[in-house]
Amino acid sequence: MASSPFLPGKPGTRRGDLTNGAGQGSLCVMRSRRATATLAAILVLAGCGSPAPTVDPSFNGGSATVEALGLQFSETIVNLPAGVPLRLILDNKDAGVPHDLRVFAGDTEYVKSAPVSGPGQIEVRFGPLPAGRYQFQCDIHPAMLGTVVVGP
Ligand SMILES: [Cu+2]
Repeated sequence: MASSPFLPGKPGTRRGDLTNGAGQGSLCVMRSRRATATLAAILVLAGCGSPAPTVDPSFNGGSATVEALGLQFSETIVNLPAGVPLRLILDNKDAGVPHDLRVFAGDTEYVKSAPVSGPGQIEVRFGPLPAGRYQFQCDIHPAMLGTVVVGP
């Protein structure tokens, strides 16, 4: 699965459309919280070959957390600011159950996370987006669905 060597980068300031792992499984989710955007970017390129960041504490855009518990999202509406880099943190509290997180509007997909088994967290980054309503969903359990309200 992961064939590329992992090369740690300096703590990153890169912002953009980053996800943790592209299509990889829960191997992407490690315990280290020393996540950086640079590491996340490398993981996207390298295919998750090493301890994966889950949540980057230095992120300073608009951020919100959605908790998954009992095959439901605890938040079905999250509010984020328009015009800045955005992040959603999926906090999976369903032990042994994988969830993922996709942000979309209509046919437009903005970001999709790798699956993360609970207990565990993963973040997705997207935007900046104009004000409006977007959806978030767990593709593994499509009934897990919510709305991202991006406001001014
Ligand atoms: Cu799910």
